[in-house]
Amino acid sequence: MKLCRFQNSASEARVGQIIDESTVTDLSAEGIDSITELLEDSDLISRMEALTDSPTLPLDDVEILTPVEKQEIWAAGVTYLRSKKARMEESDFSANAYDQVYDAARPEIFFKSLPEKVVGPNKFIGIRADSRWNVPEPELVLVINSKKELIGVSIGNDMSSRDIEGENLLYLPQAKVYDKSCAIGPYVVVGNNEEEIRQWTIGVEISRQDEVVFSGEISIDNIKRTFSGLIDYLGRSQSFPHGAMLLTGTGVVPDDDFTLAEKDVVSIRISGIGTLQNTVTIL
Ligand code: DO4
Ligand code: MG
Repeated sequence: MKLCRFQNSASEARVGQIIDESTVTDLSAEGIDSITELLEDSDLISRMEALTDSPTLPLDDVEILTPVEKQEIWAAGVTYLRSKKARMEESDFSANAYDQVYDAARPEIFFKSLPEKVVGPNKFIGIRADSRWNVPEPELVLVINSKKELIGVSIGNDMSSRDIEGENLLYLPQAKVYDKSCAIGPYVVVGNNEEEIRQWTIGVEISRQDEVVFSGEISIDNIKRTFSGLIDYLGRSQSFPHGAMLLTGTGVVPDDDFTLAEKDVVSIRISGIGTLQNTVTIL
């Protein structure tokens, strides 16, 4: 089941359910004004199944917004072997830290974005003007309710400045957190357990002037840690009154001679969810 937020032709933000490739229902016409309210409902699936008469709209007539409302956005790192290797290659200074965290009980988890700074599908994603080496990081997003339960999944882009990150581990927040550095969407998919989600693949395609300049894909099952383990560490000694979203790390990293350029189009696809597409701008 795919839930979304969208803007209708009257510029109103609505909550919807994707019915098929071309149709969305308007759940706000049924009094549902917040996706968070749905994610908090322990009877979400039965509640949704009972809504049989919601008005429908053609997807072409609406603009899909990011599903993020007030959720804090966090990210895990070095959860795939590919990411560990990339981090160690980019950084003489911090290579040992990445090596150790990959095998440690406690995962790397960092704060990624305030909810209001997250961009949705088809919006600009940013690269920093003071960085010379930038990549998208295609990541599965765990959508967590206020009880710290996994309630759904989405697609995320943890945009990263590899030269800043590689220079010194203490620069990580600058490599990761700036305007337009996090995209999430287009939908929250609910109703799948971890075992099912781990069968899906995640891939990215980067196009420059209509030519594909990088593509790669990996099975989500290559994430070294369990989803429940990541959520457990994220939720230790902190509460999330509006829930949280946790990006789970990247397993697709372009070769070291690749960097994003202005106007590149980044399309991240997760087989059970759909595609999150954004265009790069320099900030
Ligand atoms: O410590 C660096 C961040 C790693 C990361 O974001 C990832 O593996 O996805
Ligand atoms: Mg990442």
